[in-house]
Amino acid sequence: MEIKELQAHAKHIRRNIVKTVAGAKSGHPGGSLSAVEILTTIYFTQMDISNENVNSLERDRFVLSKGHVTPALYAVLAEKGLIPEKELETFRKINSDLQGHPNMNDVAAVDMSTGSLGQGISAAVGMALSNKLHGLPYHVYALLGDGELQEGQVWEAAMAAAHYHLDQLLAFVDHNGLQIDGKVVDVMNPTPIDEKFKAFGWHVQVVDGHDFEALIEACEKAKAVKGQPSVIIAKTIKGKGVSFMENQAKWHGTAPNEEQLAQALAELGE
Ligand SMILES: Cc1ncc(C[n+]2csc(CCOP(=O)(O)OP(=O)(O)O)c2C)c(N)n1
Repeated sequence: MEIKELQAHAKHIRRNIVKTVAGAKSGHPGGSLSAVEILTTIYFTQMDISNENVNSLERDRFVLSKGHVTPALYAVLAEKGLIPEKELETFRKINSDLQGHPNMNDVAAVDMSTGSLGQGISAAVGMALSNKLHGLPYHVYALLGDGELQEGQVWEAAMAAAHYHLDQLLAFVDHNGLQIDGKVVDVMNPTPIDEKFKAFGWHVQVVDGHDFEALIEACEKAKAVKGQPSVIIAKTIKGKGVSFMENQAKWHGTAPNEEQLAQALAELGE
């Protein structure tokens, strides 16, 4: 797919993110907007998933380990045609399948129920190990937050992934530098993230997480690595694309009001 097409998808996905969160009057726009290019790269250039194979065990998997950024995940699934776009309007409403954290029992294209930070990457390790044991060629993608790296469980999973040589596992860290209430390095400093993953036996790349070409190239390199799990540390901007949300921790979990939504959509080209 052309980079221009990916960028157009990304813009549309960003508009759906702010609309979805505004419609629910709750949700997580900041870490959703930072992850748009990462998720678009995974779903539009890497992952083999479609309505034809969505219920099959024989396909690639994705685990949203930073499970609070469902506005981004659902917008990408809608963009890919895996859920109806109209359903985004039901986000976080009673009886909706699209709850604030993803539920694999409600949405066929959701591969793991997540939300408790640290647990998703462990599930992804299990999926990759299962593929290896069964001789299946499918990849498992996972997205973590940099604040999520403060969870001890992440490092148990990292150790296990290297121990079992899970080269079908490709993790991304959305390195936007902020978490729920401030700078990640002030709350509990996880840096140097690259050196830590290297020490745990992973193949590590650091890229601009808003640059499609860099992300795609890094995915291709990661998939060529044998005997090691891979991580792509994607440097991003929390709230990317909406000027007043960029680099502001308060937009971690705040919904825009009508006026703010209108400004955000204008900036995003609607
Ligand atoms: C185990 C656990 N503790 C606390 C939370 C509450 N929580 C939700 S998001 C968040 C901050 C996560 O920061 P980061 O991983 O950097 O996410 P991003 O900035 O990419 O949104 C926290 C503490 C949680 N979901 N799970």
